[in-house]
Amino acid sequence: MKLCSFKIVIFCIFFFHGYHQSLALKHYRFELKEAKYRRLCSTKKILTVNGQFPGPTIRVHRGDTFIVDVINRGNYNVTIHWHGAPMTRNPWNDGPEYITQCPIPPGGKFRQKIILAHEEGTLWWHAHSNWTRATVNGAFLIYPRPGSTYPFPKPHAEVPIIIGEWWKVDIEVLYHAFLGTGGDPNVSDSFLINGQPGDLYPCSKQDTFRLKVVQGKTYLLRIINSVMQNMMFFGVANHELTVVGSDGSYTKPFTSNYITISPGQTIDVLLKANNLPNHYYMAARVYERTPSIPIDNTTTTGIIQYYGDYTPNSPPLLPILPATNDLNASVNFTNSLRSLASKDHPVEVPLQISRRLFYTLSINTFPCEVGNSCEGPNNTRLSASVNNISFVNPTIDILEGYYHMINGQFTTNFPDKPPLNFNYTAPILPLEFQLPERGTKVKVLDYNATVELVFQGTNVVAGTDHPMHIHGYNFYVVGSGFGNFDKDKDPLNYNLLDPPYQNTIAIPYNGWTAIRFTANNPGVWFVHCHLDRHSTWGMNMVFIVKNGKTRESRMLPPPPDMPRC
Ligand SMILES: *[C@@H]1O[C@H](CO)[C@@H](O)[C@H](O)[C@H]1NC(C)=O
Ligand SMILES: *[C@@H]1O[C@H](CO)[C@@H](O)[C@H](O)[C@H]1NC(C)=O
Ligand SMILES: *[C@@H]1O[C@H](CO)[C@@H](O)[C@H](O)[C@H]1NC(C)=O
Ligand SMILES: *[C@@H]1O[C@H](CO)[C@@H](O)[C@H](O)[C@H]1NC(C)=O
Ligand SMILES: *[C@@H]1O[C@H](CO)[C@@H](O)[C@H](O)[C@H]1NC(C)=O
Ligand SMILES: *[C@@H]1O[C@H](CO)[C@@H](O)[C@H](O)[C@H]1NC(C)=O
Ligand SMILES: *[C@@H]1O[C@H](CO)[C@@H](O)[C@H](O)[C@H]1NC(C)=O
Ligand SMILES: *[C@@H]1O[C@H](CO)[C@@H](O)[C@H](O)[C@H]1NC(C)=O
Ligand SMILES: *[C@@H]1O[C@H](CO)[C@@H](O)[C@H](O)[C@H]1NC(C)=O
Ligand SMILES: *[C@@H]1O[C@H](CO)[C@@H](O)[C@H](O)[C@H]1NC(C)=O
Ligand SMILES: [Cu+2]
Repeated sequence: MKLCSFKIVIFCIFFFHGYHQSLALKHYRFELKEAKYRRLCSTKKILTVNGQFPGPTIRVHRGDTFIVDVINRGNYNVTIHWHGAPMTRNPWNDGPEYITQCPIPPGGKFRQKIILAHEEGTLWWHAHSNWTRATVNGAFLIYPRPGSTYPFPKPHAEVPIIIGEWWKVDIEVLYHAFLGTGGDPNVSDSFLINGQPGDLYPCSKQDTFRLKVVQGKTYLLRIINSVMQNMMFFGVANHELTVVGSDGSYTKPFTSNYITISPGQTIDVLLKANNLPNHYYMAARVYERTPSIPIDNTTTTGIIQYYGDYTPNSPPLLPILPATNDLNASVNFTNSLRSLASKDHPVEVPLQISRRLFYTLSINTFPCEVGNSCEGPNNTRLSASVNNISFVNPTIDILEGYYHMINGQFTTNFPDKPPLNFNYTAPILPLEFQLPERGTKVKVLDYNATVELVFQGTNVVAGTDHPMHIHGYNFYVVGSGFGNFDKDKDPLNYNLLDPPYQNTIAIPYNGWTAIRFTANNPGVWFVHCHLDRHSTWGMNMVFIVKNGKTRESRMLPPPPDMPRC
């Protein structure tokens, strides 16, 4: 029997080659569906992946490629984003709706191929469609290549710690009410550790995450902030934390009694169970410098329980966390992060810069619609911008518009600096600065451009910290400070030796942060504040990185099953 005739032999080779490759790849199935969860004395239906909350943990190795079949059996449009995976040459599978894909409608499906590069450590995945990520998220752990090891002694056990946020109302109801009022969204009813609020809330004693530890052993906590609207402080009573990684990259170890963690960020810490056998709380609560911003000031807890025969403290001891508005404590932690910068984990920060960008981050206001009343200051609708442009979603995704040269979806005139040069962080600013421009503008970068981008917080309407996230890239955080960036003085203090390599970085309250990266990943890449209210208000922009001249520096073709708008 002739399986392959000469004419179709080439086809057969391709077919079997492709078939074997896809057989060898790890497959995951993500079924979006509603599930009932009881928290804080009431039950509600939430959107989940596979009925799990938090969703399934993905465990892969450095450099792996894997497939995820996303099947939408829920009632909402969704997309899935692989936060911190650069998706090299493959923006098609990155996930942000209306940026790189149209959403997967109820009843639809989409096969995503995740191609990893140098990430090693903790990342996470989450929905990237309106606010569905509140319940659609999970840990994404990347182990060293088989045969290699961590740059620290192997821990006795590893534990993902996902800090989350819970509202008693449906997240869609919250979101639509938020769009309706024009003000801040209602604050949440609790925070969560691994989906559970802990026992400081009503009816929540049974919903408390517990970690049993053996005295003398060391545990790797892979901490992920999946909170929607806040940066968080986290700590463990009577235990120091040794930070060893962040955002899928190793750091120089340092110890601290607490960590500051932004939404989108991950922090890996070693916890040595070296205390007296007892029960100890781990706890997280909000960091927010700005008093006018409403916050959920509750504390979520989990319990570290030593094995052994003893009568535990009841209640367990709480960690002492910095005060909610302690800007110095927040910044001091973030500024302590350093890349490992070892032979195996080198630093490749660009030293010659070909594109210098300066982006202001502002809270803004629009006039309220005639006949309506709005909850923003002076009956306005709150908004937000980058370089005074409040981002508006296009009607088809930017990637499709770019790839197929469909005009009218976006313009390429995103400015390299803000339109006005003013004292960005002065306590009182003219009211007319509050009004931004609306637009869908992108910044086009040449392949291999070496970029320095300074994010400058402003005090327009109100200063606050902005955890900025860039898709498609990790970046080196070379400097940061309070007040206005000084282009002559501040670069003299840059850290070009061991800057941390992040995908999300908190720009301090009325301060600035400078980052550097080489634009060697062609595609369409979303840049946004990871506080969901700010992103929804328009604190977003998009980079288009052009193809290079070689085959290896060009975007891959689109997958056949891209969802349509
Ligand atoms: C998502 O947000 C848009 C407006 O921002 C709204 O029109 C749409 O209904 C929302 N989708 C869902 C599923 O709520
Ligand atoms: C927000 O809070 C206000 C005041 O407590 C309440 O009246 C309103 O129903 C809440 N909205 C939502 C969507 O939960
Ligand atoms: C939290 O906020 C509520 C309402 O603003 C207030 O009554 C309460 O005292 C605050 N709790 C703490 C621990 O700050
Ligand atoms: C915060 O740090 C700044 C500069 O490092 C210092 O001037 C200020 O006194 C500190 N504030 C507090 C409350 O510690
Ligand atoms: C953080 O604060 C400690 C104690 O005040 C200080 O020794 C350290 O230098 C600070 N670190 C940074 C990065 O500011
Ligand atoms: C509200 O408007 C009044 C009059 O224009 C102005 O004096 C005041 O500063 C405004 N308040 C805010 C919070 O914008
Ligand atoms: C900006 O405003 C601050 C606070 O009022 C002030 O200390 C600083 O000198 C001002 N900077 C410039 C360049 O005017
Ligand atoms: C932002 O743009 C609006 C509309 O073009 C303009 O009126 C305003 O002055 C600008 N504000 C700043 C701070 O650049
Ligand atoms: C990009 O830059 C790297 C490092 O300088 C160089 O090796 C590579 O050839 C460049 N690639 C392209 C396509 O220009
Ligand atoms: C879902 O996405 C489609 C395609 O973009 C859009 O037409 C529709 O309005 C969206 N539905 C909701 C509820 O957002
Ligand atoms: Cu923000």
